[in-house]
Amino acid sequence: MRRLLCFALILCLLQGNLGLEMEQETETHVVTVDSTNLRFTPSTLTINEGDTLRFVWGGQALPHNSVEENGVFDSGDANRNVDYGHVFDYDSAGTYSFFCEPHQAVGMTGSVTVVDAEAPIDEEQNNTIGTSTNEGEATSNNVQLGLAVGMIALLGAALWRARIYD
Ligand SMILES: [Cu+2]
Repeated sequence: MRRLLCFALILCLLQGNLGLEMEQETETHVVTVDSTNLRFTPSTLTINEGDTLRFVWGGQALPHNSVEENGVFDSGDANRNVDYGHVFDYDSAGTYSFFCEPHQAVGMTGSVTVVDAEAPIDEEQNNTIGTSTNEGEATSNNVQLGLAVGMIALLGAALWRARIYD
């Protein structure tokens, strides 16, 4: 039983260390133009801070662009071929409305909701404002994750051992 506890403890510590190096993955979300030629698809989406919103289309019957109503992003002049991306920073949580300039009047509009997300650890180190509090939170979350995994491993090992002596 002592050996089992020792094993669980090592696993727990190991998991905690791995957790510290784990970085949150960012994603790219693609918005294109649907078959009606006058709608964005998807037209509403929810993404995380750090993610990229990318407007991509090619060989369209009509030229399009995507402009955020407050100028947060702007793909430029309307074009039949567009590949434009905007990265939402870690202080950009909120909802943003965008539209296609030539077709706004016929409803070619969309909105993206950006959800608050924890910045990756190396990003936080570059950020001079509020670094210590963010890092503290991230560390405690990872240690908690490590403890939880350790507890599950301990329980699993105990069950496995109990089965052997049945
Ligand atoms: Cu358009």
